[in-house]
Amino acid sequence: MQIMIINGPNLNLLGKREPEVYGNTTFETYLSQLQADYPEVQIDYFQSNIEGEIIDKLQEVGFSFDGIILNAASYTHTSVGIGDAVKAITTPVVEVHISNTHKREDFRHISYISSGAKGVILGFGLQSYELALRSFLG
Ligand code: CA2
Repeated sequence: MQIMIINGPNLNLLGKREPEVYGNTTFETYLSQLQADYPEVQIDYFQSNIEGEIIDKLQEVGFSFDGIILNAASYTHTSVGIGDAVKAITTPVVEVHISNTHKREDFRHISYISSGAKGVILGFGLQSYELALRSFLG
């Protein structure tokens, strides 16, 4: 089982800025624990602040991997291009968010990803990623 986690802009700052919203664990620390907890799964990770790089990664893995866990961060609410890429690939995508975007500003209530996603998990902190992973394990 090959799973790719893709994180969008500013998520490289997790654990380093705004801990009241996003917690105080870095993604690298969380990922190491996730990989240790699920040794039977190959969990790859990619983060970019650049829209086109996220689209390139979706196209690169999106016809061979078993699942993609995508937190497109702010691009969730703006990017027709990432939304189109999610629809164009064959690997199922689970959209995740750390925060409950529906409890936040109105502009965060729109997602260009959800209509092409297999499902959406939001509001559970970093645990959102593990819940998404488990959804692929059946
Ligand atoms: O809750 C989520 O996972 C979001 O995708 C996070 C995005 C936000 O734009 C979405 O509306 C919801 C923002 C990620 C920024 O991450 C930071 C982490 C630490 C410090 C500052 C930003």
